[in-house]
Amino acid sequence: KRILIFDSGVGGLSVYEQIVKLNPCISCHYLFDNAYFPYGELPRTKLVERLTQLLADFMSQHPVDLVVIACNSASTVALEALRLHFSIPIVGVVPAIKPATRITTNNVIGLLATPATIERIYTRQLINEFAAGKTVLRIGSTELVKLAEDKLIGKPVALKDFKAVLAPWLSELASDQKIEGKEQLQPDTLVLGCTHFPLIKAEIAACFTRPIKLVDSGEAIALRVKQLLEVEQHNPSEGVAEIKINQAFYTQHFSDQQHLSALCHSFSDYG
Ligand code: DGN
Repeated sequence: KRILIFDSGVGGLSVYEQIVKLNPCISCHYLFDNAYFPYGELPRTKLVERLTQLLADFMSQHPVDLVVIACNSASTVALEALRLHFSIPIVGVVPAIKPATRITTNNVIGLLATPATIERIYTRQLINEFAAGKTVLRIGSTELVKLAEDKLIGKPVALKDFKAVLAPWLSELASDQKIEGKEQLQPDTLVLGCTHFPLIKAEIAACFTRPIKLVDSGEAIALRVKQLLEVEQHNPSEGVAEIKINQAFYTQHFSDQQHLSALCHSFSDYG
Protein backbone atom coordinates (compact mmCIF):
# COMPACT_ATOMS: atom_id res chain seq x y z
CA LYS A 1 0.00 0.00 0.00
CA ARG A 2 1.24 3.44 -0.87
CA ILE A 3 0.15 6.67 0.79
CA LEU A 4 0.85 10.34 0.28
CA ILE A 5 1.50 12.55 3.29
CA PHE A 6 1.21 16.23 2.60
CA ASP A 7 2.08 19.46 4.44
CA SER A 8 3.29 22.92 3.53
CA GLY A 9 6.53 22.21 5.38
CA VAL A 10 8.22 19.53 7.44
CA GLY A 11 5.52 19.44 10.14
CA GLY A 12 3.83 16.44 8.58
CA LEU A 13 6.92 14.39 9.45
CA SER A 14 5.59 14.19 13.01
CA VAL A 15 2.51 12.47 11.57
CA TYR A 16 4.62 10.34 9.22
CA GLU A 17 6.53 9.03 12.23
CA GLN A 18 3.33 7.83 13.94
CA ILE A 19 1.91 6.39 10.71
CA VAL A 20 4.94 4.18 9.94
CA LYS A 21 5.15 3.08 13.57
CA LEU A 22 1.65 1.63 13.30
CA ASN A 23 1.76 0.70 9.61
CA PRO A 24 5.31 -0.58 9.04
CA CYS A 25 4.54 -2.21 5.69
CA ILE A 26 3.28 0.81 3.82
CA SER A 27 5.35 2.95 1.55
CA CYS A 28 5.07 6.74 1.78
CA HIS A 29 5.50 9.72 -0.43
CA TYR A 30 6.06 12.92 1.53
CA LEU A 31 5.11 16.02 -0.39
CA PHE A 32 5.63 19.49 1.00
CA ASP A 33 4.74 22.72 -0.65
CA ASN A 34 7.63 25.01 0.18
CA ALA A 35 6.65 27.43 -2.54
CA TYR A 36 3.52 28.46 -0.58
CA PHE A 37 4.83 28.06 2.99
CA PRO A 38 3.42 29.06 5.45
CA TYR A 39 -0.13 27.86 4.77
CA GLY A 40 -1.35 29.50 7.96
CA GLU A 41 -1.35 32.83 6.13
CA LEU A 42 -3.13 31.90 2.87
CA PRO A 43 -6.77 32.84 2.15
CA ARG A 44 -9.21 29.93 1.99
CA THR A 45 -9.96 29.88 -1.74
CA LYS A 46 -6.29 30.15 -2.65
CA LEU A 47 -5.45 27.28 -0.33
CA VAL A 48 -8.16 24.96 -1.67
CA GLU A 49 -7.18 25.73 -5.26
CA ARG A 50 -3.49 25.20 -4.60
CA LEU A 51 -4.01 21.92 -2.74
CA THR A 52 -6.33 20.48 -5.37
CA GLN A 53 -3.85 21.27 -8.14
CA LEU A 54 -0.83 19.97 -6.29
CA LEU A 55 -2.43 16.70 -5.26
CA ALA A 56 -3.91 16.07 -8.69
CA ASP A 57 -0.60 16.78 -10.36
CA PHE A 58 1.36 14.62 -7.98
CA MET A 59 -1.02 11.68 -8.10
CA SER A 60 -1.16 11.67 -11.87
CA GLN A 61 2.49 10.64 -11.75
CA HIS A 62 2.50 8.66 -8.51
CA PRO A 63 -0.80 6.90 -7.86
CA VAL A 64 -1.49 6.32 -4.15
CA ASP A 65 -4.17 4.51 -2.13
CA LEU A 66 -4.73 7.21 0.47
CA VAL A 67 -3.78 10.82 1.21
CA VAL A 68 -3.08 12.33 4.63
CA ILE A 69 -3.34 16.12 4.77
CA ALA A 70 -0.86 16.39 7.63
CA CYS A 71 -1.60 20.06 8.23
CA ASN A 72 -4.24 21.48 10.55
CA SER A 73 -4.29 24.84 8.76
CA ALA A 74 -5.22 23.09 5.51
CA SER A 75 -7.45 20.32 6.91
CA THR A 76 -9.66 22.69 8.90
CA VAL A 77 -10.63 24.49 5.70
CA ALA A 78 -10.06 22.27 2.67
CA LEU A 79 -10.91 18.73 3.69
CA GLU A 80 -14.48 18.75 2.47
CA ALA A 81 -13.56 20.20 -0.94
CA LEU A 82 -10.72 17.72 -1.39
CA ARG A 83 -12.91 14.76 -0.47
CA LEU A 84 -15.43 15.85 -3.07
CA HIS A 85 -12.75 16.25 -5.71
CA PHE A 86 -10.80 13.01 -5.24
CA SER A 87 -12.14 9.49 -5.09
CA ILE A 88 -9.54 7.94 -2.74
CA PRO A 89 -9.73 8.28 1.08
CA ILE A 90 -8.40 11.59 2.38
CA VAL A 91 -7.52 11.78 6.07
CA GLY A 92 -7.18 15.20 7.67
CA VAL A 93 -5.37 16.32 10.81
CA VAL A 94 -7.34 18.62 13.12
CA PRO A 95 -6.67 19.80 16.71
CA ALA A 96 -7.09 17.04 19.34
CA ILE A 97 -9.66 18.96 21.40
CA LYS A 98 -11.75 15.90 22.23
CA PRO A 99 -8.88 13.81 23.70
CA ALA A 100 -7.70 16.87 25.64
CA THR A 101 -11.08 17.15 27.39
CA ARG A 102 -10.55 13.65 28.77
CA ILE A 103 -7.04 14.45 29.99
CA THR A 104 -7.42 17.87 31.66
CA THR A 105 -8.00 17.81 35.39
CA ASN A 106 -8.56 21.54 35.96
CA ASN A 107 -10.78 21.89 32.86
CA VAL A 108 -8.54 24.51 31.28
CA ILE A 109 -7.10 23.56 27.90
CA GLY A 110 -4.60 25.57 25.87
CA LEU A 111 -4.89 25.34 22.09
CA LEU A 112 -1.61 26.05 20.34
CA ALA A 113 -1.89 26.28 16.54
CA THR A 114 -1.26 28.56 13.59
CA PRO A 115 -3.19 31.86 13.63
CA ALA A 116 -5.31 30.48 10.76
CA THR A 117 -6.29 27.28 12.58
CA ILE A 118 -7.17 29.28 15.71
CA GLU A 119 -9.55 31.46 13.64
CA ARG A 120 -11.23 28.68 11.64
CA ILE A 121 -14.96 28.10 12.01
CA TYR A 122 -14.13 24.38 12.02
CA THR A 123 -11.97 24.84 15.13
CA ARG A 124 -14.69 26.84 16.87
CA GLN A 125 -17.17 24.09 16.09
CA LEU A 126 -14.81 21.44 17.49
CA ILE A 127 -14.55 23.42 20.72
CA ASN A 128 -18.31 23.99 20.96
CA GLU A 129 -19.06 20.36 20.26
CA PHE A 130 -16.47 18.65 22.45
CA ALA A 131 -15.31 21.16 25.06
CA ALA A 132 -18.59 22.49 26.41
CA GLY A 133 -18.10 23.47 30.05
CA LYS A 134 -14.31 23.67 29.69
CA THR A 135 -12.19 26.75 29.16
CA VAL A 136 -10.17 26.70 25.96
CA LEU A 137 -7.46 29.38 25.81
CA ARG A 138 -5.79 29.93 22.43
CA ILE A 139 -2.44 31.02 21.12
CA GLY A 140 -1.91 31.31 17.36
CA SER A 141 1.76 31.38 16.38
CA THR A 142 3.66 31.33 13.12
CA GLU A 143 6.86 31.88 15.09
CA LEU A 144 6.66 28.38 16.60
CA VAL A 145 6.28 26.89 13.11
CA LYS A 146 9.46 28.66 12.05
CA LEU A 147 11.27 27.48 15.17
CA ALA A 148 10.25 23.88 14.41
CA GLU A 149 11.55 24.21 10.84
CA ASP A 150 14.81 25.71 12.13
CA LYS A 151 15.27 22.92 14.64
CA LEU A 152 14.79 20.25 12.00
CA ILE A 153 17.38 21.63 9.67
CA GLY A 154 19.81 21.81 12.58
CA LYS A 155 19.76 25.56 13.30
CA PRO A 156 20.11 26.44 16.99
CA VAL A 157 16.84 27.43 18.70
CA ALA A 158 16.66 29.39 21.97
CA LEU A 159 14.23 28.56 24.78
CA LYS A 160 13.57 32.27 25.30
CA ASP A 161 11.90 32.41 21.87
CA PHE A 162 9.51 29.63 22.89
CA LYS A 163 8.86 31.35 26.21
CA ALA A 164 8.03 34.60 24.43
CA VAL A 165 5.22 32.84 22.53
CA LEU A 166 3.93 30.89 25.52
CA ALA A 167 4.25 33.82 27.96
CA PRO A 168 0.48 34.19 28.63
CA TRP A 169 0.41 30.62 29.98
CA LEU A 170 3.66 30.60 31.89
CA SER A 171 2.74 32.69 34.90
CA GLU A 172 0.04 31.68 37.37
CA LEU A 173 -0.48 35.24 38.56
CA ALA A 174 -0.09 37.45 35.48
CA SER A 175 -2.35 40.47 35.88
CA ASP A 176 -3.83 40.10 32.41
CA GLN A 177 -5.11 36.68 33.46
CA LYS A 178 -7.41 38.24 36.04
CA ILE A 179 -11.05 38.23 35.12
CA GLU A 180 -13.40 40.27 37.34
CA GLY A 181 -10.82 40.22 40.10
CA LYS A 182 -10.48 36.46 39.98
CA GLU A 183 -7.36 34.76 38.76
CA GLN A 184 -8.07 32.62 35.79
CA LEU A 185 -6.63 29.14 35.95
CA GLN A 186 -3.82 28.32 33.57
CA PRO A 187 -4.06 25.33 31.21
CA ASP A 188 -2.84 21.97 32.51
CA THR A 189 -3.19 20.41 29.05
CA LEU A 190 -2.01 21.79 25.72
CA VAL A 191 -3.37 20.72 22.36
CA LEU A 192 -0.60 20.82 19.75
CA GLY A 193 -2.90 21.90 16.92
CA CYS A 194 -0.17 22.19 14.31
CA THR A 195 1.78 19.22 12.98
CA HIS A 196 5.03 21.14 13.39
CA PHE A 197 4.62 21.31 17.16
CA PRO A 198 5.23 17.66 18.15
CA LEU A 199 8.70 18.23 16.67
CA ILE A 200 9.34 20.86 19.38
CA LYS A 201 7.54 19.09 22.21
CA ALA A 202 10.63 19.03 24.43
CA GLU A 203 11.18 22.80 24.07
CA ILE A 204 7.50 23.57 24.72
CA ALA A 205 7.45 21.37 27.84
CA ALA A 206 10.72 22.91 29.07
CA CYS A 207 9.08 26.37 29.21
CA PHE A 208 6.76 25.29 32.02
CA THR A 209 7.68 24.94 35.65
CA ARG A 210 4.38 23.18 36.45
CA PRO A 211 3.40 19.73 35.10
CA ILE A 212 1.85 20.10 31.67
CA LYS A 213 0.27 17.52 29.39
CA LEU A 214 0.80 17.81 25.64
CA VAL A 215 -1.68 16.20 23.26
CA ASP A 216 -1.38 15.83 19.50
CA SER A 217 -3.32 14.04 16.77
CA GLY A 218 -0.53 11.80 15.39
CA GLU A 219 -1.51 8.50 16.97
CA ALA A 220 -5.20 8.86 16.13
CA ILE A 221 -4.30 9.63 12.52
CA ALA A 222 -2.05 6.57 12.33
CA LEU A 223 -4.90 4.42 13.60
CA ARG A 224 -7.33 5.89 11.09
CA VAL A 225 -4.87 5.20 8.25
CA LYS A 226 -4.55 1.60 9.43
CA GLN A 227 -8.33 1.11 9.51
CA LEU A 228 -8.82 2.65 6.08
CA LEU A 229 -6.03 0.65 4.45
CA GLU A 230 -7.46 -2.57 5.85
CA VAL A 231 -10.80 -1.72 4.27
CA GLU A 232 -9.06 -0.62 1.09
CA GLN A 233 -7.38 -4.00 0.73
CA HIS A 234 -10.80 -5.51 0.08
CA ASN A 235 -11.88 -2.66 -2.21
CA PRO A 236 -8.81 -1.65 -4.17
CA SER A 237 -9.01 1.92 -5.39
CA GLU A 238 -8.28 2.98 -8.95
CA GLY A 239 -6.12 5.94 -7.92
CA VAL A 240 -6.58 9.29 -9.64
CA ALA A 241 -5.07 11.02 -12.59
CA GLU A 242 -6.39 14.49 -13.15
CA ILE A 243 -5.10 17.83 -14.38
CA LYS A 244 -1.41 17.99 -15.14
CA ILE A 245 0.13 21.29 -14.14
CA ASN A 246 3.62 22.50 -13.88
CA GLN A 247 4.19 24.25 -10.57
CA ALA A 248 7.23 24.52 -8.39
CA PHE A 249 7.06 22.15 -5.47
CA TYR A 250 9.34 19.70 -3.80
CA THR A 251 8.69 16.03 -3.58
CA GLN A 252 10.66 13.06 -2.43
CA HIS A 253 9.93 9.38 -2.08
CA PHE A 254 10.98 7.43 0.97
CA SER A 255 11.13 3.75 1.67
CA ASP A 256 9.24 2.50 4.71
CA GLN A 257 12.39 1.68 6.67
CA GLN A 258 13.65 5.25 6.94
CA HIS A 259 13.37 7.05 10.26
CA LEU A 260 12.50 10.62 11.00
CA SER A 261 16.07 11.74 11.58
CA ALA A 262 17.16 10.28 8.24
CA LEU A 263 14.26 12.05 6.61
CA CYS A 264 15.20 15.36 8.13
CA HIS A 265 18.66 14.89 6.81
CA SER A 266 17.31 14.35 3.35
CA PHE A 267 15.28 17.50 3.66
CA SER A 268 18.20 19.69 4.62
CA ASP A 269 20.19 18.22 1.73
CA TYR A 270 17.27 18.87 -0.51
CA GLY A 271 17.50 22.56 0.21
N1 DGN B 1 1.93 22.18 9.90
C1 DGN B 1 0.86 23.06 9.54
C2 DGN B 1 -0.34 22.85 10.45
O1 DGN B 1 -0.49 21.78 11.04
O2 DGN B 1 -1.17 23.74 10.55
C3 DGN B 1 1.22 24.54 9.55
C4 DGN B 1 2.30 24.89 8.57
C5 DGN B 1 2.17 26.30 8.07
O3 DGN B 1 1.99 26.47 6.91
N2 DGN B 1 2.24 27.29 8.89
